[in-house]
Parts: sequence; structure tokens; C-alpha cells
Amino acid sequence: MSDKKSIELYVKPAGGWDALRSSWQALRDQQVVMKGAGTLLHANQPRGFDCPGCAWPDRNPHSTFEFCENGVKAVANEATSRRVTPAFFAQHTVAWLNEQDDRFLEAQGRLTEPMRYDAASDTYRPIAWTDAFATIANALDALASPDEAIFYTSGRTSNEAAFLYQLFVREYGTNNLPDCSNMCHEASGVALTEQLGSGKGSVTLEDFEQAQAIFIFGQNPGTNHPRMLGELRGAARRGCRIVAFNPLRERGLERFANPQSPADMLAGTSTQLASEYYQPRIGGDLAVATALCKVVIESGAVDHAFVEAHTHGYEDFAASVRATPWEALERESGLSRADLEQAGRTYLASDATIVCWGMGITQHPRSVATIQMLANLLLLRGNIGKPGAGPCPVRGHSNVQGDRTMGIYEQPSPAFLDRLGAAFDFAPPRTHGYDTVAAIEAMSDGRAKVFFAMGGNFAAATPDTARTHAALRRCDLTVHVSTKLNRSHLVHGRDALILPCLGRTEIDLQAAGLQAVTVEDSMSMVHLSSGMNPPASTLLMSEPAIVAHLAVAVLPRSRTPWLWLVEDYDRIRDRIAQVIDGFDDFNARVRTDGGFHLHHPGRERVFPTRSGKAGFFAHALDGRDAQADVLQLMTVRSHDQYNTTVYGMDDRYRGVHGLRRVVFISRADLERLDLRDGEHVDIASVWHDGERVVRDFRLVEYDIPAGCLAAYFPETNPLVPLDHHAERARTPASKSIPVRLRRSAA
Ligand SMILES: Nc1nc2c(c(=O)[nH]1)N[C@H]1C(S)=C(S)[C@@H](COP(=O)(O)OP(=O)(O)OC[C@H]3O[C@@H](n4cnc5c(=O)[nH]c(N)nc54)[C@H](O)[C@@H]3O)O[C@H]1N2
Ligand SMILES: Nc1nc2c(c(=O)[nH]1)N[C@H]1C(S)=C(S)[C@@H](COP(=O)(O)OP(=O)(O)OC[C@H]3O[C@@H](n4cnc5c(=O)[nH]c(N)nc54)[C@H](O)[C@@H]3O)O[C@H]1N2
Ligand SMILES: [Mo]
Repeated sequence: MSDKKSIELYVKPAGGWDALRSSWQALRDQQVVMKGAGTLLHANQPRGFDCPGCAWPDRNPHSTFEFCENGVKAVANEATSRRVTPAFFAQHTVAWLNEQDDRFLEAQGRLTEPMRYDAASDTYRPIAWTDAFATIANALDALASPDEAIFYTSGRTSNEAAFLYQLFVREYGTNNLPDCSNMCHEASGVALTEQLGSGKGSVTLEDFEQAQAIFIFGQNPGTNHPRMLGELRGAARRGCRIVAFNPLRERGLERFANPQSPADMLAGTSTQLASEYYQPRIGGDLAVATALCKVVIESGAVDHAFVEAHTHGYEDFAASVRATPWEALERESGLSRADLEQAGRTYLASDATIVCWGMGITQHPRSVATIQMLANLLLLRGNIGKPGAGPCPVRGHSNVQGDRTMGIYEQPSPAFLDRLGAAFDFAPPRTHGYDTVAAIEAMSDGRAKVFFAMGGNFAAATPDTARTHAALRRCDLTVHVSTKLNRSHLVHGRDALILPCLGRTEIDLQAAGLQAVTVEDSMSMVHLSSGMNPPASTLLMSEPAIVAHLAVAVLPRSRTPWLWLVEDYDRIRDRIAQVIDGFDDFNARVRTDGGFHLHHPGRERVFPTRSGKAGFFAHALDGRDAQADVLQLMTVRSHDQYNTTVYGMDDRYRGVHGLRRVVFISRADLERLDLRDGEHVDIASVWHDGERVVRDFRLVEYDIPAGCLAAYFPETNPLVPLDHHAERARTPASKSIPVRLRRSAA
């Protein structure tokens, strides 16, 4: 947390005293020490709020507070006592604010009043809520078609807010509902829906207690899902094999001292997590997964009874895998045949295997193929629909999965639209809307003119920064429902509004009394969340209330009783139960301890695909020829950030302190390119439509394969070309950016 700049190897286990120290520091920095402890005790508890950090599920609703360093940071930054008031906006022009870095913006504290951009003074000025809603209604009315408006969602939005929001957007007349999922696990949804009939993971926490092996691809739980380390620790201690695939050696996958365990903390013990750690090259996982399938098929260990009963496409798939030569698998994975066979033997030795993955798998051009190959691997041994086994895409935002379940999706199914239209007596639009990439293209071309965001930080989270910023600036109106000041408020349309809302930790009082919202975690548990802090300002509105008032202003002829619905969120939940599968008796079931689990058909080996069976899908390797001077850059999170929110300048487990403009590079590449550790370089991405450059990054020699680089986002987002995205899923390929390095001018 200090600003002293240094790079040093981190040799301690993840977690431990450093995690406690850093949490305490976060609370102190945000001046929430007094109420902090109380606030934290309510995170992820039955009558508390859902931690706004990650989507990892809660262990036990009855257990004492589950400690998580990065959960503490997320809570502390929301429960901060700092405020961004109208006086603050009056003192600073938007031009000046836009010169400040993301950490500065975040550190200013909670937004307190609705604000509207004033071009004459280049500042934001207070506006009454009613005037804000009227401004939006006027702008939407002025459009030639509802499809000229875009309605983005980030993944913190509750089920109730998301359901009302998508209903409002569809009654208004468009399916332009891009969301953060488009940049995140979209590829998992596309791949698994086609293959298994459901886009979600099938495992629960109980499966982590029964797995004999857990394979983890492209995920950094020590930083991004710290509570997962507790599960991995438990698994490792009972002898479950943990096999990690990651180009970087991530401390959080290697060793863990549990801050909740007195033995670990006082006696200084820790647990080894990964029993095998492989470092493939960036984007090499399709080859890795194919190689593992090859080991299974060629050793005759396929579960033929399962394959026969529950799958189709095995013969063609097996033939294509057999035909793939080891030499190609080695070249494209960057791993030796011996390593791949060793990992394959570990897979074969286990009768119940979970495969987890994160952004290291989804943010590549071949992400859908890679995920299908991982699912092929599971299917070969019947590793789905039995205890301790199954696919586990580890979701990011705390309710990103729930938002999709509620209909935040630019490609809604006809069946969903039929039910929605019947329940609310209107004709929903049928044409598919824009995803995130298409939304940016539409704003660039002037096909879209109003941009509305329910949370998030679109201007900073999206690829191709220069192009995206120009697109946002072309809009007639940009609107952000937000808790904290961020870049998206400063890169705005001709007219612009900031609408401040309640956060998860805060009391939500409506006409019928105190309200709770619901969320769905990464393992499909739906549960209640109710805040307990007084709101950061008396002028905040809840997200559901903002949507309802907006709908009343925009849709005078709507037959939906908007304001009545938000008086009591039980009424919204009753409507959700009418429209969304699996939510029958929602209000009663969500009030049982810990909530309820949404049924995943794969758990019973039911696969609602077109053929009624799970599918094997063959995928050829890339066959790319690498250019000698082109390296692959992956853009990752540091330990002190939450997506675009920069809490601090340290990345403790990677040994970086006080700076973010770093690029991790292998010794082999340093030597080959005649560069030195500590030198500064410019990074230029290599793309058909010209060069994109970010300047002045310090080289850090690191344990990473030759040809591979890593740096933090959002600083490196200018390098990601908008049209460089996953096949079919269109997830920006922010983990495989072809780049060249040049020594920075002194
Ligand atoms: N504290 C904190 N928690 C968070 C977030 C946060 O920013 N901060 N973000 C939330 C969100 S929205 C999400 S989606 C998740 C993200 O959680 P992760 O999926 O862990 O995200 P990243 O930090 O992007 O890290 C991806 C990992 O993939 C590896 N990797 C990159 N390319 C490849 C590859 O080609 N192959 C393999 N095998 N590995 C690769 C990287 O080295 C890195 O370890 O976390 C959520 N939780
Ligand atoms: N290069 C590169 N780019 C990436 C990624 C990457 O790995 N590399 N990862 C991608 C991924 S996985 C994701 S999910 C996206 C994230 O994209 P987003 O979800 O758009 O971004 P966040 O940074 O999570 O949004 C932070 C903002 O949300 C607002 N906020 C916080 N809590 C609340 C709330 O309760 N309600 C409301 N209304 N607002 C709130 C605050 O104002 C805060 O500034 O970024 C993507 N971009
Ligand atoms: Mo994400």
C-alpha cells in the first residue's frame, strides 16, 4: 500500500499475516474502522449482504464470518466514509478530472447526488431526480428507433434490479442489452450451451469435498477468488490432486496459509495447493486439452458406458484427436510430451475430476474451442453428473450469473420473450441486440446515440480505448448509474448524467419497509442480500427504484405497475417466478437458510441440447506460425484492483510494489531482444489496421514462458483491437494480444 516502488520475489504462502495486514490497511484507508468490523461480519451471512467482491459461493451460511482479504477491500471501498459531493464537482473541471488516474478517481469516495454535465463550465452540476429522468425520457423519445439506444449492465446488479431493467428496455423496444459477461465468461456460455445444454457450471461446493482431482486453467484464485483457496486447501489436505495450468507461476496456486486457521497463523504452517504446475504458452490450452484427451483415448480408458448412453459425436472426435501429432501438441502448447502425459496420468488416476477455468481461457480467439475441448475431456471419463466431478467456469462479478438468468442478454430466446410478453402484456422486440463489441461499433458509426449503463465502467473496461472513447463522445446522451466516480463519467456524450445508487452494504428502505435483494453465485445458489449501513447520502436511490421511475418517465402507456412493484421487492420476485424457469415459489424458497440451488440438468446427466445428448466437438489446432519478434501479451488483474477499480499500487504475490506500469517478461526474451530487467519499453500491438501503442512500462524479469508477456489492465486496453475477439462468443481477446516491444525514449 505504500508508494515506494520495488520489485521483489514473494516467497511466503498466499494468505497469512500479510492478508490480514492488508485488509486492516484497506479499512483504515477508507476510514471505516469503527463500523468496518460490524460491516464485515455481515458479508455472506444469511441475514447480511452478499459480498460485492467475487461470485465464489459461501461455504456455510451458519459459519462465522468467512475472511477474505479482497472481499474486505471491496466492502471497505463501498462503505468508505469519503464522499464526492457537488462541491467537489464544482471545484474540478471534467478535463482536469480526466487527467487523473483511476486510483485517484476511486479514492474520492461515494457519489452523493444526481449530476448533469454542464458544457459551459465543463463541470458536473446537481440535478433533481425528476429532471434527470425527464432528460433521459426526452433523449430516448427523440431517437428514430429504440435500437439507437444501448443499455449496458455490469455484474453487481441484483436479480430484482436486473429483471426490472431488462423489462423496461424491452418495453421501450430494444434488445440492446450488452453486459460485462460479453467481456468475461461469454465463451463459457456459448461453448457449454451447445455442448451440454446449459451454459452454467454443474458443480457445487460439496463436489469440491469429493473430487479426487481439480484441474485449474487460466485462473488466479489467490487474488480474484480468495475464498476458493479455502476449498483448495481442504481438498489438498485430504489428498486431492490439484493441477494448475498457467503461463505465470501464481503464488495463490502454490501455497496457502489460511487466515482463519489459528494453527496456520500462529504456528506458521501452510498448505501446498498445486501438486503439479504446468506453464503452457499463452493460448496453448487448446493443445493442452487436446493432448489430455489423446492420453485418455490412446490408453483405452474412455468410459464407454457413459459415452454410449449420454453423448454423440465420439467417433469423429476420437479420430481427429488420434490424428493430431504429438509434435503439433508440444509446439502449440509449449509443454513437453512428458509433461502432458504426466498430467494425463493424473487425470486418469482420478475417478472424480473438476475442471475450473477463468479469464486465461475465455479471453482468446479460440476460447470456445478450448472450453469445448475441456468439456470433451470431462465427457471422456463421465466426469459430469456424479459427485466430485464437472465443469466449473469461475464467474467474476458477484451477480453476473444472476443477471443473465434474469434476461440481461442481447440474444434472448423466443421462449423467454413469449413468457415475458405474456406476463406483462406487451410485444417484446424480437431482433437480437448489440453485444459489447457491436455496441461500440454502433456508437462509432452513429447508429447508436444514447448510452445508459447500470453500473460498471464501460469506458475503462472495454478494448481499443481510443476508439471506444471516441464512440462514447459521439453520443447525444450518456448516463451512468454508479456508486463511485470513474472514467466513464469523464468520457461522456454531449449531454451526460451520473445517477448515484445504493450499494450492497446499505439499508434499502421502500414504502413497505426494509428490502432485501437476491443474487446467484457461480454455483447457481440464489440467496438474499440485505445491507445494514446507513446510505452514503440521503439522495441515493436503489437500482430497482431508479429503473421504475425511469420507466414511468419514458413509458407513459406501460401497463406494468412500476412504482407499486418497487414498494415491496417481494412483488418483483413474484413476477420473476412467473417468467423465469426455476424460480417457482421464489419468495418462500429464498427465505430458507442459505437460499436455494437452481437445478442444473447435467447433474442428472440430462443434456437438453438439440440431440438430447452431450456432444463431443472436434477442434483443429491453430497451426499459426509465430513471427520471431512478435510476443503474446496477456492483460491481467493485480492483487490491488477490482477490474477497473484500482485500490492500490501493489501486486503482493507477484512482488510488485508501488507501480502498475510493468510488463512481465522471461529472461530468454530479455536476452534475445537485448533488453534488461528494469528498463522501460513501449508496447505496440501488431494489427492489420495500424499500430496501437502504450508507453513507458518497466520490464520485470519473471517466471513466464519465452514469447509471453503479462501486464495489467486497464492500462493496456488501448492495445486490444476491437475486432480481435473470440470466435462466436466475441469476447475481446485481451489475453492474447500480439505485440512488439521498443525501448522507451529517455
Ligand atoms: N480482487 C479481485 N477479485 C476479482 C476481480 C478483480 O479484479 N479483483 N475481478 C472479478 C472478475 S469480473 C472476474 S472475471 C474474475 C477474474 O479472475 P481470473 O480469471 O483469475 O482473472 P485474471 O486476473 O484476468 O487472471 C487470469 C489468469 O489466467 C492466466 N492466463 C492468461 N492467459 C492464459 C492462457 O493463455 N492460458 C492459461 N492457462 N492461463 C492464462 C493469467 O496468468 C492469470 O493467472 O475475478 C473476479 N474477482
Ligand atoms: N484488458 C482487459 N480488459 C478487461 C478484462 C481483462 O481481463 N483484460 N476483464 C473484463 C471483465 S472479466 C469484466 S467483468 C469487465 C468489467 O467491466 P465492468 O463491470 O464494466 O467494470 P467494473 O470495473 O467492475 O465497474 C466498476 C464500477 O462499478 C460501479 N459500481 C460498483 N458497485 C456498484 C453497484 O452496486 N451498483 C452500481 N450501479 N454501480 C456499482 C462503480 O461506479 C465502479 O466504478 O472488464 C473486462 N475488461
Ligand atoms: Mo469478469
